[in-house]
Amino acid sequence: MTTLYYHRGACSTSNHFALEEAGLPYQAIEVHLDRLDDPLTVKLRSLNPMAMTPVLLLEDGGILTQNAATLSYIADMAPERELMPRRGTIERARAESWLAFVASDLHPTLIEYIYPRTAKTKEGREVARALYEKRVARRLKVLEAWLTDKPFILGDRFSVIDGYALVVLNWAEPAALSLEAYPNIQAYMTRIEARPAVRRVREAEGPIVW
Ligand SMILES: N[C@@H](CCC(=O)N[C@@H](CS)C(=O)NCC(=O)O)C(=O)O
Repeated sequence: MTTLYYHRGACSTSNHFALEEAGLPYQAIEVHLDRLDDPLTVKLRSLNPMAMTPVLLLEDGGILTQNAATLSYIADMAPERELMPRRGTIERARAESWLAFVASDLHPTLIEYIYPRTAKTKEGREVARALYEKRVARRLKVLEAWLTDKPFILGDRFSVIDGYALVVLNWAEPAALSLEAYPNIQAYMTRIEARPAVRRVREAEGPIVW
């Protein structure tokens, strides 16, 4: 059975969504990356020296990390669920382009947007916020426009990319970032949040404390 190590509210929850959507047997283990005396954290650090989640421990004992790889792998393990287009097709390449957008553009920008809030001086916080406000708006506008005429990033079908995007967009809350100017994104988040598999994962993981 595949084991997912996740941190609640973090990007690794998108893998939890994906496993649940895929209907694969799995176990999901919550880790607290900042509790250095917790044996589970020690174990995670031995599995992934970068000390980051997600970490997938595969049935053969192998380790897989990096959302772009783990989400694609989970989708490919359950092809009948069509959580990603078939490999070797242009549809797959386009899906991977969106997956890269979430992993390389949206994810890092939003997470960096949270950090300036911890800057020590008021001036430091303002400078950082102004910088990140521009960067994050550029990326959110791309997604907002894309979602104008489609319920999910790949069109009519949910894919593993949507679960990842949801988790990243959830960070608007700790970033104190209003999504009011992005009605398509807000409706998109509500749509994904309502999916039965996502509800089950939310129930299993419990409330997020930012
Ligand atoms: N490029 C990595 C990024 C993973 C990542 O940023 N994980 C965060 C949680 S969302 C983490 O583990 N952060 C802990 C840290 O940075 O020390 C991936 O796609 O898997």
